[in-house]
This record gives sequence, structure tokens and C-alpha cells, in this order.
Amino acid sequence: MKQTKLLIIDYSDSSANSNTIDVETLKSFNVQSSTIIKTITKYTESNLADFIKLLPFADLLICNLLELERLLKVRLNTHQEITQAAQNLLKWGAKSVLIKASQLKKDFFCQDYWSNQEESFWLATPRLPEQSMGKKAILSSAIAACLARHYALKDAIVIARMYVQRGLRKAYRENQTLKFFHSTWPEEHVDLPYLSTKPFLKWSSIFKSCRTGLYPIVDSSLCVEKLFTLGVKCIQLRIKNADKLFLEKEIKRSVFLAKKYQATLFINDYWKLAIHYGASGIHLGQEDLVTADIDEIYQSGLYLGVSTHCYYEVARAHANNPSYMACGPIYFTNSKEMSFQPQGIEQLECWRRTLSYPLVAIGGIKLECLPEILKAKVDGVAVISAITQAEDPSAAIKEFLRQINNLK
Ligand code: TZP
Ligand code: MG
Repeated sequence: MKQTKLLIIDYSDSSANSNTIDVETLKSFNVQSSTIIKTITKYTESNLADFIKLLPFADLLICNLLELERLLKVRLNTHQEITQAAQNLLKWGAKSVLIKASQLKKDFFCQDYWSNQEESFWLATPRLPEQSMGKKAILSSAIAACLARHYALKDAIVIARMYVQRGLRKAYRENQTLKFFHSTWPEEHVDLPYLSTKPFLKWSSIFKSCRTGLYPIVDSSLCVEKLFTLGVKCIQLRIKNADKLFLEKEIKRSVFLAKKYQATLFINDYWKLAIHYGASGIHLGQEDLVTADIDEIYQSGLYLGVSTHCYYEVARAHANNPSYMACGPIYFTNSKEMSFQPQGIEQLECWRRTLSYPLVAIGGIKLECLPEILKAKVDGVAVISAITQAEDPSAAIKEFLRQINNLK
């Protein structure tokens, strides 16, 4: 999370009322928190020019497909055309754009596209029956609400999308009219969007699920062996910056040990070697999701675990239906360079309420805080330093195992 005070422009050209704000008025605003400016502009060439002058102030411009077509005077029939149109719109000066593309009717999913030129993603949810309820206005309000709670913009967009999806899914009739269901924080798995850099064209394969229990992360086959002899049943081998020969030897030996002890072994990063040597699963970070061949991993029959640190990453992991999601860091950690603040136990509890995936808590977990982690009903507890830096690693492992397995 970071401090955010952003300007959102919710473009609309559908009303006859002209209510367009001009640049001078905008400059005179003393913006204290994230603000939404709704432009209601009966479309003419001259007020289009005024509208464009506002855009360099906008952190986010939201418009739907038909509005985008009218703004750019183009027809948009494909994902590729929408992507290109969004890039053209960005040239007008907004720092980022969110295109509600649900009007692309032949699309199986309901998809939105966000881009800030450097980064972009599609957000997809199953299509619900078409309802006209001012969805775009609700979406921009929900984004502003999340920004006010200091979520980063990409997280705010994901949470707002969940809010809108739930409201539409649970829409109800009152006096013959269909009403959007407004409520508190969205926490239902079914409303979580799939997030990907590519448009969503079909359902993704679903990886078999894996409940890890105590899940130590170690960097050598020697440690793997020691932990298996102490009764650990699931381990991740995470070797960074090793030479290829050494790496292969370590993976091969760890796989041999996992088979000997009838235990589960995940390999971090090296998915091709994991498949080649027959590990039980592969653990990938967010960057790896871009380069790894997820279909090939699925075809190989291995588990897939994914690291997540925020809503944006959870939605991106969700697009791959992994065997578990690791959420962290829960507490402060020194074991990995981290650009995320600790999420804390409340957010872990929220992930538990939200995610149907097996949930692995990670980051700064020591024996002292294990009871509150287990109270959150996680399926796995991933640890590095609590074991590698323990005064008596064997005793620490026995205690972790005792507490985790007692609760099963
Ligand atoms: N991913 C998120 S936190 C973390 C990783 C790999 C490090 C966990 O190590 P520790 O020592 O248990 O905090
Ligand atoms: Mg990685």
C-alpha cells in the first residue's frame, strides 16, 4: 500500500446536460484526497478540445467501449483494437486509462483493460446478464474509496471490480426496477477477477490443490534431507544464483529424497528442471508467471504454487487457478528483499475469507506468532529464518509440526 491522492476522470458523453469542468476550475481545487471528476459532455468538437485539456491532470481516465469509439472516431471489434485505442488515448495526456470493454458482446468474459503505457492488464469476470445500473460510476467511486484507504491504483481497480461484480451478481428487484447490491468490503471468491497481460479467451486449467502444512523453504538438498528425517512432509527448494550443474544435482538429489520419504517437494523458479526430474510441484513468483509455460506445467501433472503480495497479484495468480496461493509478507522479513509492507494478520484473515485456494502464510513467521497464524485457518505455513536461524533447528521444527498438525 502507498499514500495515494489521485484524480480520476469518469468520461461520459451520454447526457444532454453540459456539466464540463474547465482547466482553471480544476487548478483551483484543493484536492485533499482522491477525487472523481465526472465529465458529462454532449459531444461536440469544441468541448472535446476542452476535455482533452483536462487529461494531463488525470491519473486515471475511465471510459467504456462506445465512448472510446466516439472519442477516437474508430470502430473497435477486437481486443487488439482496444489495446491500440487505449495506447492512442494515452497520447492525449492521462497517466493511465481503464476501458470498460463489456460491450464487446462476442467476448465470453466481461473484460476491462487498463494501461499506463509501461504496464497493462486485462481484468476478466464471467459475464452476468446485461443490466444498466450506472456500473461505470460505481466502479470509479469504488476505486476512489480504495485509494482513500491507501491502496495502490492497480489494487484499487481489482477491489473495485470485485465490488461491482458482487453488486451485479446480487442485484435485486424493488418496485419493478433492478437495483445494484451495495454492501461492505467485497470478500467473495466468485467475484475475484482474473488478471492477465493477455485478453481472456477461455477458462484456464485448474491445478490440483495442495495443502502444504508446515512448509519450510531451504536452499540445499542437505537441508531437504535433514527436514525429511525430522518428519516434515512438504518442502520448497529455493536456490538463487547457482551454477547450472550444481543446481541440477541439487534438484535431482532433492527429488530422490522426496520419493524416499514419500513427501512433497516444490522447486522454486526452475520449472523445466522440476518437470524433467519429476518434482511434485513448482513454485513461481509473479515475474515467472510471464515467462513460464503454464500449460506445459499443467500438462506435466505437477502442482503449481504462486507467491502474492497484494490484490493485483492475487488476481493475477487466480488467472492460473494454482494449487495454493502464498500470501505475504505477513510480518517483517529479512529473508527476501521486499517492496511490500507487511500485510498483517487482519489481511491474512481477509484472504482466508476471500480465497477458496489452499492458503499459505509466509514472511517473518516465528513460533511466537504461530498461534495467531493458525487461528486464521491457513492451510500452510512457509518459513525460512524461523528454522535456519533457530538456536536449535530440530527443536523448532518439532514444535512447528506439533502445533500445525495438532490443529488438523
Ligand atoms: N516470500 C515472501 S516473504 C519470504 C518469501 C520467500 C521470505 C520468508 O522468509 P522468513 O525468514 O520466514 O521471513
Ligand atoms: Mg521466482
